Amino acid sequence: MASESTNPAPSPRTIILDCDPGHDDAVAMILSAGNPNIELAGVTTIGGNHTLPKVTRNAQIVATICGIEAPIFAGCTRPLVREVTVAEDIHGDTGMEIHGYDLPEPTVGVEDMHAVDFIIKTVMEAEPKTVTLVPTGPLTNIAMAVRKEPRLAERVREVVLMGGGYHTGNWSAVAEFNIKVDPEAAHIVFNESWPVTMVGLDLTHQALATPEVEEKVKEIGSDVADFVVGLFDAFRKNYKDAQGFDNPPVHDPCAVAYLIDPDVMTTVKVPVDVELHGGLTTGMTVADFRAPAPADCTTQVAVKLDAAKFWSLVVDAVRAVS
Ligand SMILES: [Ca+2]
Repeated sequence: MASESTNPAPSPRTIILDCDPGHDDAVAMILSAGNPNIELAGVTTIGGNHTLPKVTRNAQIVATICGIEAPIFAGCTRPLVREVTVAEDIHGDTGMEIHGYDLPEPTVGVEDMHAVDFIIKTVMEAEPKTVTLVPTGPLTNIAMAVRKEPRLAERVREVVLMGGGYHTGNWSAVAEFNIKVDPEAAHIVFNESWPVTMVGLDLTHQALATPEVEEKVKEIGSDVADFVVGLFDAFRKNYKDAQGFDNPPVHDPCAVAYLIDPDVMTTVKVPVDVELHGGLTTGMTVADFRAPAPADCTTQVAVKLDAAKFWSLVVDAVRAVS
């Protein structure tokens, strides 16, 4: 009989991180690369926080600073239907503007394959239900992938996304940026048959980079730690100026943290759909909390974060990639 100490470690979760770095996307990349429970199959980029060329370059810079070896693939340049929207007030004119840390020229390249094709290839070549998609930007690449290869809906283990919110918005009164930028893509993703976990603003506004958190990162005393402190400092100023936060919410790594340890947050199974036609509410993720959820409900929303546990995962990952 195996005792607890001889049980093998759980095999890591294979993920594709589909992101738009982005200060908090950068932290999500670090958490994915620096935790032994995650196998980062690839980083795919999507226009969002800034244009595709800028966020792709930022992904290359993060990989260069942190020694991340996962391949990088550039994805869609614009939403399915709507015009490009970027978030310069939060992410600056490079999409990952920081002060007090000199970003290097990237030495990590971009693969010669479209992100959508990489997602399809990776999922279809892997054992069924072993690859998890983790989108932390607009959902254009993910929607395109499942439209091009509908079998993805059955083959993907689950989709754990940062986006949306059932209570508040940040790009309108009720819509969160990633969903508001490409609501049609979000509509596709939320209405597919794969399981979707929405790690939305209700959860990520509990992931605040307090001065205490920043101090813990600083104490690591490495180049990566200095970079992360620079990210937090820039985010602190921008979130204060743009949205009145005293401590900035670091959204994207929350989705990764859920896959490392589901106990880092509580979730509730509820139907979620995306508003496409609202006069005031386009891009709203409408969550129906009228219990009970139907038996065929494929969506759940993240509700409550164990912030201490979350930040300890992030700090450990910064140390691991340093
Ligand atoms: Ca993002």
